[in-house]
Amino acid sequence: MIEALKNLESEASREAGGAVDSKVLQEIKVKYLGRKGLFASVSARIGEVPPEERRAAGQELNRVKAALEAVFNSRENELKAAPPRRPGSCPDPTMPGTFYALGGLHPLTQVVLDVTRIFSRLGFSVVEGPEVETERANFEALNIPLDHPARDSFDTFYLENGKLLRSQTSTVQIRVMERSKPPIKIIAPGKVFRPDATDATHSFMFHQIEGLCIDTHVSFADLKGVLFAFAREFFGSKTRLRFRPHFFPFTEPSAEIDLYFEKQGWLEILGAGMVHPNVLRAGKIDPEKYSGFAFGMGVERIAMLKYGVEDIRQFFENDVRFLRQF
Ligand code: 2NL
Repeated sequence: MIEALKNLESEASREAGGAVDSKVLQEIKVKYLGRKGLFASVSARIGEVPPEERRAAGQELNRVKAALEAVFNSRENELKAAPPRRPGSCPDPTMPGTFYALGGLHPLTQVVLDVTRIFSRLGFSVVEGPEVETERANFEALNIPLDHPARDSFDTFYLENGKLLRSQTSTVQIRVMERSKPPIKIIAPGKVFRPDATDATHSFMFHQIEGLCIDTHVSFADLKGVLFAFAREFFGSKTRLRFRPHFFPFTEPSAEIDLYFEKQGWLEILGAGMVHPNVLRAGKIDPEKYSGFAFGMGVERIAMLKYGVEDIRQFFENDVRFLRQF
């Protein structure tokens, strides 16, 4: 019985504390202290208590009764002191919640991810490298002679320590060639820098994705297969490609690749070719044993063609009205 009284006491004070207004509190009070309440039913069991313990039990009954009354009185006072609830102050759970704007990936990041995902499925792994580079990795190893116009300071950002800002991500591939053995199948996305005057189609910083595949018996047919697969996945299954002979110092033979667009006709989107033997040698790869193809594309350019963006500067202005469309 002593146990039952203790429980009653703690339960009653817990319930009283949770009562939101006097009316509810009154109902709880009746449940505990009413004529047929829980306290009454426990005290009715006094007859079961052995005579020698009855005195102590009686005292406990009196104490708990007084304690319960005190709990209900003090909660009643608390509720009276609290300001009354006006109907309108009740939170409306059907109201829309607070809206937090979600960020998203920059369109150029999305294009890089789309392109690298396609090449990953074709077996290429993605590599990144430093933006500050040596003349060797940016030019010499790529068979770009000392008197090549690309080496001119008007075409490259030279730093005071003799290094430069890379003008293509081939630098990353050169370093992979130097430190690993074929087969090599990599894709190198990243920022590149050229001191061009800014206009609708030029920016001093833009993004490039280069690819390199070196193994025994790699042919121009493999290059065509990979680029057709990429273009049709990225631009649509009916995409037409045209390979035009071209010159690059780092590939031989070389080609520029055009895509056919209904409105504009043939547009150049890629440069590619078979890796020049001098470049293989610079990467410590034996050109008698191995061959490879390489290609490069501008991320901004393919993003502009895919999404119909007319000014490259929009990618860098960070105007959310533009960015939100992607
Ligand atoms: C273009 C042309 C190209 C490459 C990049 C390359 C890299 C290595 C060896 C040989 Cl390590 N070639 N890259 C080859 C052909 C073309 O880019 O128009 N890019 C926007």
